[in-house]
Amino acid sequence: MEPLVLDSRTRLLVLTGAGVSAESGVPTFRGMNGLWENHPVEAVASPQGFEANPALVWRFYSQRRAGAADVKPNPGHDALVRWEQHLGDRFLLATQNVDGLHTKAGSQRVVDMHGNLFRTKCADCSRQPFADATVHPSGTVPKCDACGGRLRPDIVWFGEMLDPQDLARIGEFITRQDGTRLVFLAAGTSGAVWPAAGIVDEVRSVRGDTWLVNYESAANTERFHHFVQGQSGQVLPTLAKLV
Ligand code: BV8
Ligand code: ZN
Repeated sequence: MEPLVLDSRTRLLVLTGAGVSAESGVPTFRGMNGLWENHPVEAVASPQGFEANPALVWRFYSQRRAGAADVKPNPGHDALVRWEQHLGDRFLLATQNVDGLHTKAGSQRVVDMHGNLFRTKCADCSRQPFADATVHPSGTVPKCDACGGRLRPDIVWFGEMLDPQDLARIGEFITRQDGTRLVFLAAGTSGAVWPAAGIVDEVRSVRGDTWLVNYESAANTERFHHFVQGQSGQVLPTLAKLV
């Protein structure tokens, strides 16, 4: 296995999923076989789920806010911060995680593709999303003080479009023509959720090199040139050679 060399000719796009936060004690999705309190996550984390039972959805997110409030980044997060410091604007981190741990660890060039657990917006008016760590007592739905409508977590639910600006930022990085060679590394993701799961193919279409670091084989493992099986907190700190 040739090493992952990060030098002045490398442009590195990293995609992370729930597995990267697992060693910080944040539960993964499919680890719960996608079920929460006997509800498929896709049913709770969706506009339909919110319309049907906003109090249940707030119970789901309040529990996750409470669980993620005082978790700490792990060595996998720290390794990504070192890679970014080494590569500067030739580094971009797209995360599917909503726990904010990359920012807590010191990553700056981060795209929160699926939103952020600690941000809230209004489901019924266009007020700016705002930072919010409030954990709501079970059965309550917080009200917007601008329009009286229902507040909701600022998270991209299943069936909702990702922010076009986020997708454009990732797309620009992939298609950038600056004489550097593109490398893509996905870590801690089951490759089950789109469009994140399709990034590896976008990278291959511009002949980029692709790596997967995951505890087990993912849905799209065969799309990667390299697969390193293991825990990201143990693999990432020693995987790359910074030149
Ligand atoms: C959209 C917010 C337009 C919720 C999330 C094309 C084909 C098929 C389906 C679709 C498609 N396009 C769109 C869809 C529908 C849908 C989709 O992909 N469905 C799947 C389930 C089939 N996609 C969407 O709806 C997206 N929107 O495309 O809009 C559209 C809409 C409809 C139809 C067409 C187009 C929106 C997707 C965003 C959904 N929101 N999060 C919340 O978080 O509460 S996704 C949710 O899953 C989380 O963000 C999570 O991060 C993400 C992905 O899961 P993973 O991160 O991979 O986590 P998982 O637990 O699955 O895996 C963890 C992995 O880590 C495991 O493999 C494990 O082995 C490994 N691991 C564990 N520990 C470690 C480890 N690895 C290393 N070290 C360890 N220590
Ligand atoms: Zn409102």
